[in-house]
Amino acid sequence: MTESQNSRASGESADVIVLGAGPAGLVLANLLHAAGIDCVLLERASRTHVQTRPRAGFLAPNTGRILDRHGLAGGLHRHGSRHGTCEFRTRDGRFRLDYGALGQGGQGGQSGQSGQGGQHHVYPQQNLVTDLLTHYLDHGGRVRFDTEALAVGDADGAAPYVTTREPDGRPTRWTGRYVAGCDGRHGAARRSLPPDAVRHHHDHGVTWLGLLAQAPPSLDAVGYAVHDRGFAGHMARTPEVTRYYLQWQRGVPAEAWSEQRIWDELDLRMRAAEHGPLHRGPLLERGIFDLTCDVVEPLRHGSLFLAGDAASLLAPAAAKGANLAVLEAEILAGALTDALTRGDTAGLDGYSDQCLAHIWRAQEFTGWMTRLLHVAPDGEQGTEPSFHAALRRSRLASLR
Ligand code: FAS
Repeated sequence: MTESQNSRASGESADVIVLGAGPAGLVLANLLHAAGIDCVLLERASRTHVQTRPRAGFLAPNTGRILDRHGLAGGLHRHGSRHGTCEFRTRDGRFRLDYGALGQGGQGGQSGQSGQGGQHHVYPQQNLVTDLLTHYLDHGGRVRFDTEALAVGDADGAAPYVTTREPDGRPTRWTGRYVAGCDGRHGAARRSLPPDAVRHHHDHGVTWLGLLAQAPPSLDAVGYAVHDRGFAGHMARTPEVTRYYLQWQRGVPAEAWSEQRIWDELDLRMRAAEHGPLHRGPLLERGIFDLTCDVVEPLRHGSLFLAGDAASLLAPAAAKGANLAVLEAEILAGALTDALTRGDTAGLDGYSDQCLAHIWRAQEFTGWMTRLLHVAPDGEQGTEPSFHAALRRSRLASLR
């Protein structure tokens, strides 16, 4: 009898069922497993898929500190690089903001290897996910790939469970004491919320064409180009790969422009004529991102807890999503461990409020960055483009 037939027959169980092997689910599962908590990670996709899906690449100082604290930052330190500067390019010239220096001694003065103040780590999310997964499996953690969670049941009752579809398509049921929904915005955890759960939603009215280029970074800083034709962004990922963003007309497909036209537009908005040409190369990936965001409240429904994108989605303008996911996972791991090892549920009772405070702060910053960087979205009633443009220049001037 194979392992999966066993699990199906016996209706598997774990004290904590973690849905989703992204940054949130993997940090949570690693911390719970390290604390001796009986947990299992259920992931809809294959191992190869989660380890190769490019997303974030900009990890905040506090994320580095959290990973350091739990011995999960080896790959980050060996293969990541540091960033502490962003360069704004505007019609009034360019200027650099050394935010890394601004962050010196922040976050309660905690320092470890990553405690170099406010500097970011540049480390592709897929590499972080691979590190976290390898660490979890090397230490005997339980994970089921190609296992899709269908629904969370009895979250408000005595015996919460998760129904799943096994790799061979057969249904099974996992029972547990707690369920951690780390399965993103469209996952089973969100779908299983009671109707009275509040979902705050906001559309910034801005769309990005996201690009991954096989080309070395052209700046040794994060590049933000504020241009009347729309925003352009430059973010290093590795010494050979760079991520670019272009503010894009909503509804236009990602394939509508040739590579030549895209590079020419990037050069134009990044003012390459003034500041030097961008390193060009083949485009490895194109994606359309509508800058929308949402927040679920509360983040707890009985024995079901939400973390990461399942809890709130942030527009990528401020690169906060993966960082919040790691922070919420650490908070939830501590609370679940206290409850399961000492019967102390204070952390679980305060989890939602504690994380929502972080989430709304990140949403506020993301909103500010979106307004700072982008030409006013079409159809913003009552706001003259000239008025919006002048607001943007004033914000940039005060930043400068
Ligand atoms: P994830 O979406 O990463 O993981 C959820 C997992 O759940 C997935 O593996 C999925 O397969 C699985 N799953 C879904 N439904 C399931 C089901 N029913 N059953 C089982 N498993 C299921 N954030 C930053 O901080 N910095 C950045 O620079 C940055 N750049 C970004 C660039 C792009 C293009 C995008 C799209 C996002 C970016 N983000 C960035 C945000 C991003 O990184 C997310 O916030 C982050 O992946 C959230 O992590 P998780 O909550 O773990 O969700």
